Amino acid sequence: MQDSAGGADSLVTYELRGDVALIGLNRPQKRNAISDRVVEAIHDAVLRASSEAKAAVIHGHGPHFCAGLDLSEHSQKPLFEAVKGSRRWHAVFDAIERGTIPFVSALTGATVGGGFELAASTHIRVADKTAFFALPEGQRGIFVGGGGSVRIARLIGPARMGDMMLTGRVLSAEAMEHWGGVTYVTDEGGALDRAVEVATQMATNAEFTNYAIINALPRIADMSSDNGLFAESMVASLATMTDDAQDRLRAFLEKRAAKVKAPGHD
Ligand code: 1HE
Repeated sequence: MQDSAGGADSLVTYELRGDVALIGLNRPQKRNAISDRVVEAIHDAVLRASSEAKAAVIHGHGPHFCAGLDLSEHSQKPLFEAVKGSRRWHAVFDAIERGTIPFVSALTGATVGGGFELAASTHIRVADKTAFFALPEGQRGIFVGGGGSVRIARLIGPARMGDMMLTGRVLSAEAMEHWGGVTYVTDEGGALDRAVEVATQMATNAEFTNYAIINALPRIADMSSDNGLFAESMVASLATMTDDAQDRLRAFLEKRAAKVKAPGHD
């Protein structure tokens, strides 16, 4: 499907590998900058993955994950079109963050502006050592519009995000790990394999638990402690009532399920 989610000549590639969908930003000549058509292609791929996969990975073709908003397209937009464009990013990234399956992003090279916002909408971020992070909106005279003021601020803290936006500083993968923006750092070239490994592991979880993790945790984080603890009890009780939970609990009690092992003892 040209210019949509699909084969190698599309703006976004799509591949189903077992239970894991691989979604690849595929505009390497423009460093995978996100145009309106790329946003729609990401949306198509996210919907497809949510209907047929149990977990998904978003990665970039070429050396860079994503150079952010397509600035040449953006510079032509009247004010109201820019507002609608930003709201569309929000809707599409929401389908990732608060959808039905968990997403991992595999980050390499530039993970910049809207590229970092896309990564922040995924549930787990894996970077290789080539990855670098920046929010150059200050230099460009614009502002984050892909959900970053909410998601990136919650991920690394508003003070650090403000620092990145005010100074334009560029962080390495290791520095971003230190800030909590990524939770895995691999050697050069290792991000995609590691991300697929993580996604494959998540795909073996109970689907309802994955759904509860991605949907309940961020909402509970927005609640007061009292409301959060109450909501937790409700979600926990619902999860236990699923057939999947009953089967898995029985398997453990009958010594048919894997135990938790200390690191290095597998
Ligand atoms: C682009 C874009 C883009 C590259 N929009 N065309 N994002 C930025 O401010 C980042 C801008 N990009 C860069 O700083 C660099 O391109 C990179 C560090 C990502 C890569 O550098 P390099 O040397 O590998 O590539 P290049 O030669 O700079 O770019 C290759 C081509 O991609 C070139 O086009 P060409 O026609 O001259 O070949 C670039 O113009 C093009 N290109 N990045 C459009 N972003 C929802 S709000 C989100 C707000 C933001 O995302 S702000 C941050 C925007």
